[in-house]
Amino acid sequence: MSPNRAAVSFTRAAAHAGDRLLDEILAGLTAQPKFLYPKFFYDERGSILFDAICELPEYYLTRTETAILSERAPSFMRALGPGLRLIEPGSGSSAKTRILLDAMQTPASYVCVDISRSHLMAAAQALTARYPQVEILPVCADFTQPFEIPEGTTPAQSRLVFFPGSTIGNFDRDEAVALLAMMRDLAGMDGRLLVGADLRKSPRILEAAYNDAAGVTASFNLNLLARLNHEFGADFDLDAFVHRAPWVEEESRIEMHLVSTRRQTVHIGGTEIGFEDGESIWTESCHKYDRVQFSALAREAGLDVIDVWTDREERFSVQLLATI
Ligand code: AVI
Repeated sequence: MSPNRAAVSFTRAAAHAGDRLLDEILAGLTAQPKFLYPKFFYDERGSILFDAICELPEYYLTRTETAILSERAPSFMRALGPGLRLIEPGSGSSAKTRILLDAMQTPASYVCVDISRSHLMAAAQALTARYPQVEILPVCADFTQPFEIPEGTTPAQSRLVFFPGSTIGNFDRDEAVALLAMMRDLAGMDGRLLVGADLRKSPRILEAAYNDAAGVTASFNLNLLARLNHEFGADFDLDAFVHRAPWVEEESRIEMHLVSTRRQTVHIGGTEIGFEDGESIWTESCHKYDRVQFSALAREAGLDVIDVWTDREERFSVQLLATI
């Protein structure tokens, strides 16, 4: 195939991907209640804002999980031995993965999968420089859709799927079960999953984590509308929406919303979207589990919890799972 043909088909593929995203956006904005998938948060600015959230004093999740991993993961990783293929769906900046990579025995490979190409490539480049002995295999993909794992050149004796950060909590129960089942398949019969899951706790602590004093989470939420404006030609007035993130006890989750502060009409992709004063776009759910609930979730996906690592206050858990 000539370089020109390749360039043309790449452009078409990108255009089709853009059409599919616009269809998903319109389906959400014309639904009742209105919603947008949280994967749309992560454009370049969204990924940077998310990294800033992880540093916030109120956002205990990242700090706590990092401390748990630093304490427990090195001996666990060493025990897995050489020839390990580490796979991380939604790898972002791969910050916590370094704790695992530091303890991996060579030969080894790391497959990082992320939707944000610029973020993924920057992370892969930094990791290649830091871990020249590990084969780094970046995959730019939406991990909620089927994707291919590259073979690489390093033979894999065993597989570990790493899904930290409590991202599992961003999916509704059925989706979470399907996702865990997909990761079980990625790990294979003898593989393992290491999944970070935030635990149920006082609503005061939870609401503070998603309504930080510096307003970074609000900017992260509102950036979604900015992205729709510059990438999809929408005309959202960012001053006419506010961030809300209440704890909803019956559903055991924080719900993130963008609430319209007046009656208004917004245009996107040739479609008019009407908003009532106070009407919201539901942008994210952050489910919190207790140990029993999480183990029931895992079982539905054909997985057993074989170990749970937590901090002393039991704020956060790292769950080690294996095929039943
Ligand atoms: C990515 N995910 C685990 C974060 C969470 O806590 O559910 C996303 C987030 N949304 C607002 N703050 C952080």
